Parts: sequence; C-alpha cells; structure tokens
Amino acid sequence: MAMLPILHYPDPRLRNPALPVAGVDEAIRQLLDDMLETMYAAPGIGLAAPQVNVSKRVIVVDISDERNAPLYFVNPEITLRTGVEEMEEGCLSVPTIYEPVQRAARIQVRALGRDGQAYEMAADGLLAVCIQHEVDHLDGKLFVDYLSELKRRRIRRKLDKQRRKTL
Ligand code: GNR
Ligand code: NI
Repeated sequence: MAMLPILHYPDPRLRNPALPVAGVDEAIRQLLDDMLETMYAAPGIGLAAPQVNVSKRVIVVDISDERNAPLYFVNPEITLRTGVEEMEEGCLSVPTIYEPVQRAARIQVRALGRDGQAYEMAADGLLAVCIQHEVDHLDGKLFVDYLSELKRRRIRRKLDKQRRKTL
C-alpha cells in the first residue's frame, strides 16, 4: 500500500478528462487500494484518480462512520439522475473550502467493481452527492465550477495566501 500526493486547485492537471480503463487488472487493483488508503488518511469520503495525478476513470468512496465500507467504481456511468438537492460540499483538492452545491437527489450508477464485474446501484443522500462529485473529477470538473466567479476568485485568493504561508 502507498499514500499518493493530492493535487490542489487550480492545478491544470485536475482539468484533463480521464481515460476509460480497459479492465480491472492487478495494477488497477493496486491503484484502488492506494487511493483508498490515501482517502482514509486525508480524511475524505471519496477520491477520484485525477486527484492523485492518474488520468484514469477510477473512483473510491466510503461514507460509513466506521470507515469499513469501501465502494469501488471503475469506468462509472450515471445512467439516471432524478430530483434536486442542495448540500454543503468540500474537496480534498480545494482544502478548507465548503460551499453549498445543487445536484441530483437520486442517481443510478453503473461501473466495474474491484473484481472487474459490472454492477449497478441506486444512491441518494450523501452517497449520491459524493458519486456525482467524483464522476465530475473524471470529467475535469470541480465543485467550485458551480459557484459564482466572485466566489471562485475569493477561493483562489484564500488558497494562494495559504500556499504562500506554507511554502
Ligand atoms: O471528503 C469529501 N467530502 C465531501 C463532502 C461533501 C460532498 C463531496 C465530498 S467529496 C470529498 C472528497 C473529495 O474531494 N473527493 O473528490
Ligand atoms: Ni473532490
């Protein structure tokens, strides 16, 4: 297992659309395990491969309080979105920033699991929000893209300032 460094907004590498994976082999399983370890340590409830500078359509999620219910999504596709819900979101690639975002309240998602088998699941609440947030990462999209230009400018200035302090 290995911890992977997380890219931070506005790193342009977060904007590249990630490429589909041909299948789940040993290398993809290793990536899933390293991403899960990185997500648990961060700590976060989801992580998409582009956040650790791997341009592949791979996601891990765990919204359980016990941190013992990992979900694996390889080549995920959201096949149905219904309703609208607003939730406060954060992102490991946009540290210390939390803002409300509107998304579909319920989704249906199809993906390959860690075993390479295709599966489909329904999600609502925090899980639905998290999966949509992670699939956005695969398409080069960040939750700050849903905010106003004014809010985004304030966020960039705040993160710049934090970076100048820590560098
Ligand atoms: O840890 C995370 N929490 C979170 C909270 C509300 C909505 C989405 C998220 S995902 C985020 C981890 C992350 O950045 N995943 O890409
Ligand atoms: Ni994120």
